[in-house]
Amino acid sequence: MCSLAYIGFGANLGDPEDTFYKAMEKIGTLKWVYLRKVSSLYKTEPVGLKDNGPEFLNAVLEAQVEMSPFDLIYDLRKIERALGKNHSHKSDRSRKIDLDLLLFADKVFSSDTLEVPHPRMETRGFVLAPLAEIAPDFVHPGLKLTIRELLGKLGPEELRKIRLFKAVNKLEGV
Ligand code: PH2
Ligand code: MG
Ligand code: MG
Repeated sequence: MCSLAYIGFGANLGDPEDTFYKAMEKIGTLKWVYLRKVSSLYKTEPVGLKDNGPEFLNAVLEAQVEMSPFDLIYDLRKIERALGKNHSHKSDRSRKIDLDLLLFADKVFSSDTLEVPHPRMETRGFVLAPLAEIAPDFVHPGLKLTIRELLGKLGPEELRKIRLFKAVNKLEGV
């Protein structure tokens, strides 16, 4: 079965742009994953960090996948480790790479290891702005609102935290 998945990228340590292209390349070479779209790259103010880290680079990828969400997140976590994320990583710390499974078709579930759609994505400009570029009409299956509608609900203070860094109109390097 083929499912549409959206994968969020975030990084604020090392060389985030280089890491992004490496991650995209690795995701593109996964056997049952077909990269379809990539958003522009955004520079974004850190949200909820406890370590005063630098700004993030954020982007979103669209992929057609022929595997379960659990197999996909397993592979994404392997790529995170290969690109410098260590096991003791916490979500409120700066990081070299973060790959999040934001949406997986119309699936809504929560397990010990994975929650889909990604929790709190609807409150975050750094997720919704890039996602709205490539999937404005995709319906968040839990909230029953499109990504465009969710982005429209964000307040100006959330939108002020994000700025376009590099417009990407096509898949580069895959
Ligand atoms: N990721 C977090 C916490 N805060 N802030 C920005 N701007 N971008 C992120 O990707 C991000 C964050 C947890 O994963
Ligand atoms: Mg994250
Ligand atoms: Mg994560």
